[in-house]
Amino acid sequence: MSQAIEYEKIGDVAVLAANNPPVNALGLEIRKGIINGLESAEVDGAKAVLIYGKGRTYFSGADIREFGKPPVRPFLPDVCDRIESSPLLVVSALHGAALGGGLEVALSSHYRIAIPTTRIGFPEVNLGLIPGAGGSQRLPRISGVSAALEIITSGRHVLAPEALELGILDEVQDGDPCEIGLSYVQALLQRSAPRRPISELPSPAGIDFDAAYEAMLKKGRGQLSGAVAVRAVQAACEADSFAAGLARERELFLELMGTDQRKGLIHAFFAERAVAKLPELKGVEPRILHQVGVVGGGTMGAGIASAVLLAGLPVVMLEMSHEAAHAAKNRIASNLNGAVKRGKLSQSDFDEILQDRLVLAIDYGALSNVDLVVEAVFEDMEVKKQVFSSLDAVCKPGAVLATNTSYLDINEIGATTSRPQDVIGLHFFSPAHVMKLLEVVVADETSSEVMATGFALGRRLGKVSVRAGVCDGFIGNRILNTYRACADHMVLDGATPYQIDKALTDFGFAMGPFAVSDLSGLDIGWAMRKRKRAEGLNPQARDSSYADKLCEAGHFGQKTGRGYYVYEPGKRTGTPNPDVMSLVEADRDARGIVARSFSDEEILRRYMASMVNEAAKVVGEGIASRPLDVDVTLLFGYGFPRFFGGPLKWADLQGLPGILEDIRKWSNEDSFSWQPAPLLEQLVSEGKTFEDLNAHN
Ligand code: 3H9
Repeated sequence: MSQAIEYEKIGDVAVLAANNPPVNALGLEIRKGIINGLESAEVDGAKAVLIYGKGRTYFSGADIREFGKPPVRPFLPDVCDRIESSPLLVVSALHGAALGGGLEVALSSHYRIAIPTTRIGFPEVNLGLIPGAGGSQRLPRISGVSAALEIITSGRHVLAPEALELGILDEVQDGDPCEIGLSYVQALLQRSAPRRPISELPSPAGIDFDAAYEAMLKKGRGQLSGAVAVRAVQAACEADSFAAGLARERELFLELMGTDQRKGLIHAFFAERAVAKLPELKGVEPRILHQVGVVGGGTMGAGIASAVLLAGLPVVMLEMSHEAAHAAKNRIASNLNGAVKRGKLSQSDFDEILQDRLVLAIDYGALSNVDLVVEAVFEDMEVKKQVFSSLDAVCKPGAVLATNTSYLDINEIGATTSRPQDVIGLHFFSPAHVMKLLEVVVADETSSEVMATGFALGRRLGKVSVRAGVCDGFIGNRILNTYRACADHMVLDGATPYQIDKALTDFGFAMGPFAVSDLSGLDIGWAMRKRKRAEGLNPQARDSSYADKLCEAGHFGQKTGRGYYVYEPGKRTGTPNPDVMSLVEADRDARGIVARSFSDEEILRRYMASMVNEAAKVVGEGIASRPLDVDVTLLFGYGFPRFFGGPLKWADLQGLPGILEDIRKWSNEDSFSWQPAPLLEQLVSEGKTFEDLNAHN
């Protein structure tokens, strides 16, 4: 008997306990163990079988690590059929998560009981797949088509009480899963409850599946799995038999298994978890955080304070005047109010946070007891240096001194203190209480304990934290500046911002780069260009003026109602600003550029090549530890379409030699600086991929 499934006969009940930590994924040993367990139960004369999971969860799904490898029998659909067709009464007791294949095992059981905190669902669409072991056929038969479609196409987790209402669970009861399972089985046996295979239920009534398919295609912005899931549910309604529906589901599942989208999404799943696994963090204990300080209560500082307060830590907010401090408090209250509206915070917690856990201050002395302080003041080196020397003077020994700078040199900031080992960058993304990404920027002197504390804070705030090294823009903004410059070059050479935005939203980005600039504020790029000009520009760099002209006229994008687009009050999408192209044309005329046409395909190739090339430099220079750190940064901070897995996964799937060939060709023709990244050249010459570097670490 396999150890992954432990077998025990208790009275008339054969108990199959899954023991495959950490999440009881349905790997080969578990699948074999279930089949063997059912056989033993039948031979042993048991009247019923109870299936449950040891440890923190029931089955969390198929073992994703097996995907892409040759499948090994028994396959999960066969295991599910075997469970359902057992002559014994089969009951599953759920706790933790019953997801994907896990829910399919539960649905193949004849009865289901769960503890109230159990989450069930079909997250396969988020991995570029659909349920592949009967889920799309069984769920609509018990919950109806609308609920099944919503659950399968959204991939959302459904809590046990809701699942009970939908008829997916039969009982919800608090307690130990084995104990509640056993007493439920005994009650069922006592009342001679019949076996209840869902496959024997009639096909559910259908809906307008073509309309649902089209709606999902649109919603997926290029991602296919949601739309394909609609076709699988359609088969539950329209196939001649349950077996024919299953066969259709399997066919669609296997088609998706072969796609790049599946590869990209599974890469994203593991990369998201791998970013926090770094050799420097092994065995290093983070410092304990009881209280956090924030310096500066503008949009960013208030957002950071809101995130910290929402995570249950008290905050001291330092501002320059009472008025500014109260304005910061109002911003925080408005952020928290949003959390109340979204059901993430109770009204009483809201009141308590504002009354007791947020302290306003205008004197640095108020920060003397905080364990970590995040500076979020104006992006100017002199201002930051003043803040850090004040922090150095008042903060207690061992306090972590963090800067939220987006670009500035953290080594230089650290050097203004007597304790550079305690100085770190914590680069939040706006709005900081919503955006998931946190760049933990490690300076030359930053201690590993302080780095571990940055990661621990990120985890506590529910962020995905990525380690970055110091350079202009760290990982994300450095790469952004390059592909943004590439887009600006294409505009001067003949493309329009609107064509570029459209090419990129067609690719899968939620917004194109010019719409993004309008959202974040054109003044940010303007300030950066001025700083770079003051530092002395590369003489070969093309310093375009059309964006400056918009700013000089007071058009900063959404916040002023006008930028690349014109926005109606309160609207977040706009129409092209008619003034922009004449500014662009004036810029072209001044430089003697004759506009040429760009195909959408060329726009995409150039934009992506510039992104991949800079990303390869960022990895090659050690600014990002691995290619996957770049992927996660772009996925969580810059709206990169998740189904491509990130820019470097996308590059691997496209083929690195073709990208390098383009870059070499353009480097001879263009004004844009196409210096091939040494790492990209090396990988191509060795016939390797970025993934090979992920595997090495
Ligand atoms: C499927 O079922 C297809 C079927 O319909 C058809 C098949 C024919 N496999 O997230 P955590 C690892 S598709 C392998 O940090 P949490 C994870 O990488 C599947 N490994 O814990 C991590 O490893 P490490 C449908 C898995 O408590 C460790 O477990 N199911 C799997 O925050 C802990 O994970 C899903 O998509 C897996 N299925 O969250 C569910 N799951 O420690 C995916 C996790 O080395 N999983 N690992 O970094 C989840 O959503 C969360 O892991 C879960 C726990 C909610 C379960």
